[in-house]
Amino acid sequence: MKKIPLLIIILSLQIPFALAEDGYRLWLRYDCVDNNAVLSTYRKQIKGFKVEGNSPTLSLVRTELEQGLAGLLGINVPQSNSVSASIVVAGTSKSSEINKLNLDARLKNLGREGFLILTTTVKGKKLIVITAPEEIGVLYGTFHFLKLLQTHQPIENLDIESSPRINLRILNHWDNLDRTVERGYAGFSLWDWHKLPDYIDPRYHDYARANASIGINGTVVTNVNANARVLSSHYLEKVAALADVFRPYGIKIYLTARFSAPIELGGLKTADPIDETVQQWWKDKVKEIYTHIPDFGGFLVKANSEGQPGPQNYNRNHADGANMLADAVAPFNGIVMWRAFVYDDKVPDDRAKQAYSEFKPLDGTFRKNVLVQVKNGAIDFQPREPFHPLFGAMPDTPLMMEFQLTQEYTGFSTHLVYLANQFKECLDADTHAKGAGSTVAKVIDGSLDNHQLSGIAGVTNIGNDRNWTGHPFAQSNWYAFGRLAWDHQLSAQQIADEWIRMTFTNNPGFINPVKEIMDKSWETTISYMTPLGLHHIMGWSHHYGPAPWIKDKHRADWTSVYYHQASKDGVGFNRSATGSNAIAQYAEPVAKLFGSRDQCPEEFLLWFHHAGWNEKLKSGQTLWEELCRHYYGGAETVNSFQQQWATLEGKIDKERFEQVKMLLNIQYKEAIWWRNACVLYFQTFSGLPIPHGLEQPENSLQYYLNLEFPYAPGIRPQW
Ligand code: BDP
Repeated sequence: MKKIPLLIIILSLQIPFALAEDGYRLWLRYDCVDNNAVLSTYRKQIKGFKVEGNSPTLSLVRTELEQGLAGLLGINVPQSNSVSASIVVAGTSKSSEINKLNLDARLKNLGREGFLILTTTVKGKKLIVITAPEEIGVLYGTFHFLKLLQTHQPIENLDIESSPRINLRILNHWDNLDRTVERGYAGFSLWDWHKLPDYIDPRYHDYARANASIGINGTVVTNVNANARVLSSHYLEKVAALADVFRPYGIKIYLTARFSAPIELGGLKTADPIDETVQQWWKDKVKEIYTHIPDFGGFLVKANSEGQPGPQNYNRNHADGANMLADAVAPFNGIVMWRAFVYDDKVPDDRAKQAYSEFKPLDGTFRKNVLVQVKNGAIDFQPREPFHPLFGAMPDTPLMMEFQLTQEYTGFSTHLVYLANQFKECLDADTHAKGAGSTVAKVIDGSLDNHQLSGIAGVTNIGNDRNWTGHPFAQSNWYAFGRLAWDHQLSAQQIADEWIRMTFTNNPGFINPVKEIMDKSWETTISYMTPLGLHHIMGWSHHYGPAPWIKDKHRADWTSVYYHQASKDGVGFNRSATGSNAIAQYAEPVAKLFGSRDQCPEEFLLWFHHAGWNEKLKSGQTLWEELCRHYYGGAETVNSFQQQWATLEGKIDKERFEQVKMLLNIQYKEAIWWRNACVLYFQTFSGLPIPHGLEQPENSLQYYLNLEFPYAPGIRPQW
């Protein structure tokens, strides 16, 4: 007798049953809809499904529908051979059933990756159609449709058109070939280079599927601090095996290119981009890559920054370097993402100005297949930064956004920090480059300056931890990045809502308080780490915990005192016209706003101004009092998160409930640590008492100064 898998038996018997919830399934859990009214409506509306075609991508569509519908509806939803009433039909217009519907006019406008979901009636039969110009759109549409069921949305009269606003939606892995992950807090790298190409970890599929479910269409699998070896033939075979897995999910693979690879791998004497032998070396290398990976995406390059080699080693500029690589990949439709995160050993008057100073003059000199990849802010993924002045300043060059999902500066994987609010603040910021409404989002989606090429990158927080991201809530940052990359007009709250429903439950008694925690979490972390525009005062090198006292390192801009400039008279980096004048890199009226001590938004006060301890802020309190209030208030809010979370026991699985509870305990402890260390340290300058009513720190400043963390995770091995 044929054995029937246990899961199917359980599903068909509808025995209430729960696997231990370890977070592996992310937001794609597909558990049976737990609302009887909704469930019975869905069961009436969906009697079967039909996917025509057997290509790799359409096969994924079929599996997703099969598993998704069976799981969500809790019954076996059969595949139909013919079109009968109440079925879901998925396919491109090449599918004969869909072709009959004459949807070409609508499909035409959707672009290569868009999709259409429609309720329609064919010969009196009501159907749900998921269709798209290309197969990948059908897969995206399928995930979207299943999301409607996961979040209990009505599916009676569907008419949904959706297309991504940004073309390249890419994850950046800072993964090393030895499987350590720079700034990674969720275990080791997913890529098991030693066993590749012959051993394909099933997790590669799960990774690609999760990304496809949120529309991510590219991945850079290696660290920006690059190792040339990944470009060797030996490794390219391994990369090709990953590319083969990712392809049906619509995900292209990219590699980081070490600029000195011609020397290290090719044995050349130079990597000068103007040297013909160097150019030829890259052309040959690229040709080789494309024989392994015919749809290879291209290169991401960190050059002349933090010790990485680059064109400036040969007195060439960034465009010379980028263009050489761009010429090599152009015949294959490849692209180059050239990072603007640059600063060299000659410490300038203000590191915040360096990227703009180096790149702005190069606007218009890059090849058509080059994007300049700019971090959201001018320093380095700080908890909060004003938008990078390069956005809006290089109209003739497509600029790509780089966000950091891994929480290098926001509590690693032990702090609950929902970063969508941070992403949104940056995307919605108005550069005024072409008058009011010239938002950062419009710069990067290409609409402000009419660029066809557009891109957004997220430095991932993914590792081989069972739940992928370490903290269960860190999954939301991966999710939110994908959703915003697809549609930057979504709100952070909307994204949190759907993520909570899919990841945990549709129970409003859980959704509402958790949404509130998520919504407050970023601002709260800023308060207990770097309020009022403070920045880069984290632990030396590993960036774990507070260390505003770091000084006397071999370069000034790797110290905390350089950034906060605290003294007896006050605190903050004067970037106004009387200081480094970094504000002049912004267009008017932004420059004026940031440059004015009185008008500067207080969240950026100490970013742009050196303010006196006793100066009055908008609240009527002095700067010192306000700083203390932020540190204390931030820590207290974490305490309120703990209390709120405790009330949610029983509303979700025990496993994740307990994990989050323990992590919130850590977060609270660390928030107190941040608070105490910073307040005590800054007090040595202000000489002022901790405001009345706030408890005294339990330890001395010396206690905090003595703490050491040589094994903090995510550290750069070479540092
Ligand atoms: C910094 C990280 C460092 C990265 C660098 C980068 O501390 O590990 O290499 O960014 O983006 O935030 O290149």
